[in-house]
Amino acid sequence: MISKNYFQNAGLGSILDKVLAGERLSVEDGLKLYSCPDLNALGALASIKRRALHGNKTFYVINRHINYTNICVNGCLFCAYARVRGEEGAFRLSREEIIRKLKDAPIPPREVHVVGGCHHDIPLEFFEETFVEIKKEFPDSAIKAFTAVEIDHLASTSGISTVEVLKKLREVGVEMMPGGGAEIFDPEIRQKLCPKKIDADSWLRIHGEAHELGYTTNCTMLFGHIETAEQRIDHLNRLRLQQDKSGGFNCFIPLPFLPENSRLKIDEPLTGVEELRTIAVSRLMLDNIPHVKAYWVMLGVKLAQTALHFGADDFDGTVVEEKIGHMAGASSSQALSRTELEEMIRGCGFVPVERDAVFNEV
Ligand code: V47
Ligand code: SF4
Repeated sequence: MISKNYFQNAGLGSILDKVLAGERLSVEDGLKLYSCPDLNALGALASIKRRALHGNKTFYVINRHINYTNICVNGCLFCAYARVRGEEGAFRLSREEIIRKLKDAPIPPREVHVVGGCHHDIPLEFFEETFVEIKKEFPDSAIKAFTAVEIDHLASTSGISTVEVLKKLREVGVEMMPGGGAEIFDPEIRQKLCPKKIDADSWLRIHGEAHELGYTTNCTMLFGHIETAEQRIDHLNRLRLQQDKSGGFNCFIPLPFLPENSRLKIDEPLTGVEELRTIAVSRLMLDNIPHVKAYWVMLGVKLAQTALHFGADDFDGTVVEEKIGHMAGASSSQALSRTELEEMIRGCGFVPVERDAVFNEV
């Protein structure tokens, strides 16, 4: 056990007291954590919280990502994945291709993670029929589908409300929503980076609606571009306030901005130190969200392993094929096997625990 003096010397004595008492950290505490020069003390503090929640366990899932199209009407400045229709490299998967990809997965996936661009003319019925077929072919797989941004887009293209879209998807077996599209909630940054995307209130409202309907959902923050520490803390604070109201967020995924092939040019690329700092601060601020993911695809496996000592407790999964991060320069492989995941988790001193899509141990 690290002594109280250690945290006091790092200027974190009063925050340690709050963490040990299970008290909520304030926005000011969050900013203090961000400016703490002692990265090890910050990691140790986040580890206290992480170990109190999950002990020595680190979770992973046998999953398969399906990116059904990269054709998107939104044109977010940071996104290296999207294409406009007719552009070179634009793709759209047919239902047969989606089912084939799932059949070809090395292990039948427990979680099928479906996300893509906001396509101008894929009707909601296409997805409803596809999900019925997925459930027929893979009854034991949970479907995790569509960011709040896609839900809003499908509502607009179908002329119905987001609640109605969520109800229809639930009827065809969708259980979970991934956490993408949150980016940074600050309106000025959003206006600069993704002016066509739904605003923060809409993103949060749609997750609240999903929680009300019994979905479990995740949440994310895209960081390391033009946002400030204040805007990151504001983002985390808004997530935990929504969680106080609707309670259905299961896992938070901090997404480091990958700049390759992106139209967004930044002066100072994100450092590994800043990535670890953000993961630790997130674990400490999000007192009501059970899990924090070290998403190896975007972090790279080595930093993802280190992140387990900075508050993260989930390693995501086998993934199999991923385009959003890889088109933006992610140097990680496309897939990890169960053995590789378990060895990586054990290799940094944790016990690997296989989970299903909603974090039940299997
Ligand atoms: O919404 C886009 C981000 C997200 C870049 O819920 C970028 O379990 C970095 O949300 N650099 C999609 N990030 C990925 C996502 C996700 C991934 C894994 C698990 C879960 C989950 C969710 O990727 C987008 C956007 O925020 N993104 N471009 C980029 N250049
Ligand atoms: Fe489209 Fe999503 Fe890329 Fe934005 S981040 S351009 S919504 S695919």
